[in-house]
Amino acid sequence: MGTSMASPPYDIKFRDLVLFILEKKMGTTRRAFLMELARRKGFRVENELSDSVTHIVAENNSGSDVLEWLQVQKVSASPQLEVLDVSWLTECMRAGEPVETTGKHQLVVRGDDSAGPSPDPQKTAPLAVETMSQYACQRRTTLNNHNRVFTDAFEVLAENYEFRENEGSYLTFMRAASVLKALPFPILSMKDTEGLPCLRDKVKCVIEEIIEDGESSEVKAVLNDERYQSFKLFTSVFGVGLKTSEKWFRMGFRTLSKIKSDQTLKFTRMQKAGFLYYEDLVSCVTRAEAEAVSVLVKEAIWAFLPDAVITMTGGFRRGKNIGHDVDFLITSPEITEEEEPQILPKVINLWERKGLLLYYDLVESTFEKLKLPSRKVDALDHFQKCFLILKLHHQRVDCGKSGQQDGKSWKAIRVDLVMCPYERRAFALLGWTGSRFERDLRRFATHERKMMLDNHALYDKTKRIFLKAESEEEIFAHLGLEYIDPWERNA
Ligand code: DCT
Ligand code: MG
Repeated sequence: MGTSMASPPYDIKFRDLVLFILEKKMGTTRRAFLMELARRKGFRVENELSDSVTHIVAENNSGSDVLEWLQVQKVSASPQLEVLDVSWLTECMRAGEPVETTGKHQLVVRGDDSAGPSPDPQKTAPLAVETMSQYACQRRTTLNNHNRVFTDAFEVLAENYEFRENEGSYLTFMRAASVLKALPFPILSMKDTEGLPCLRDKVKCVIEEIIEDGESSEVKAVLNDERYQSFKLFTSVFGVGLKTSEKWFRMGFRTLSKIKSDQTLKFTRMQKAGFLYYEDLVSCVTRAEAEAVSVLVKEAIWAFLPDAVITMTGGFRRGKNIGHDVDFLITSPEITEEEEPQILPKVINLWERKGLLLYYDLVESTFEKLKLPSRKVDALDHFQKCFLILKLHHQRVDCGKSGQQDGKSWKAIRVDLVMCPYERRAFALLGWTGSRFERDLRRFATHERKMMLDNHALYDKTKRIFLKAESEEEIFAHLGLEYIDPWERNA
């Protein structure tokens, strides 16, 4: 997904201008980024140079460079043609409309064949940087990550801080990873990081070391750290969190087999299931498996609620091809308040009878219509939901026997089902589509709009009213944000 997809057609707002962006010395990635950005802002941008082009935009080219290039093209450029430095486009993007072209932008002075001044490097700082918001909800983050070497390193460090319950440093590295994932080009030198938001000094040190040595000594040390390795292993068991890991680590455990065979330890129902289906659950869910689960879920829900609207959410809705579970949001326009809580128990019962239910935990709704949205970014929602482990038979999966090695004809899959009232579906969908993105949306609502957003509602504190929404688009509009598609929310 992402860059391999054709761009959606954007409305052209400024019909008098036809732009062409020169790739020479700019590079394909950055050119594609600038073209997409300008189109999104309502500019007409051509893929190819043609007679109709009115403005050529170049970067790191002198006027004579561009004129030379133009001579080679078999296109008769009009004498009205503007040859401009990228700083002009930067200003237009900031203004949201075409700004006047003045001498400082013009690489070639109109009606004059002599080359203009070379672009001032001060004015040609990368545009991506100038327009990158500190909020993930104002960035488009596809799965096409150009900076994986850095973001992988940050994620290891963040996880280690999480294991040590250092929330501040955890957030520092998670935010930094999120910013670099949205960057449309790879960082090659420290200069590329100038002006980027959320890059603290300790983050920059890691970037610098990776640029220079190809790896970070800090990351290497963490990966070899006994506590990190143990926590990573223990938390990979369904039902094991930081508290349990801490306990086991202090007791001296380092392997799962020692833990499983220990007679003194007590396990929760969740942890027992976690150990029982460990191999299946650690091997991620593929998209084919998720689609097969989707069929299973729809069959069961529709048997009791034929008008149910069932949406696969979570990472798969964001275009990911693997996940640790499969998440579904269920709602219905007709269901009554009395019927609503009965559907999930009926479905669980059906799967139980069919022998497909390996584990379940049903959490009843504590949803109240007039409750204000939560201030906590990480607060759980109040809808009825169930956390399941389902038995997925290999023959139900499209691409054959995925993961079948041991003669077992099925795979255990983690599935979450959430039931929400119909009028809350947009908020629930936004929340359950998730990633960092959604947490930053809540942060943005609080700090920039004096509003409160969570998985249930949006509340305007100034006007003291709940803002209704039928779709995710309407929520973005209430917040005064450009709409960001699910596959651009991989922050
Ligand atoms: N979520 C939420 N409230 C909860 C639990 C989850 O709003 N009580 C949101 C956050 C992300 C989304 O739902 C799905 O959660 P996960 O499955 O944990 O994340 P994911 O993005 O689907 O990642 P993965 O691919 O690992 O499943
Ligand atoms: Mg998920």
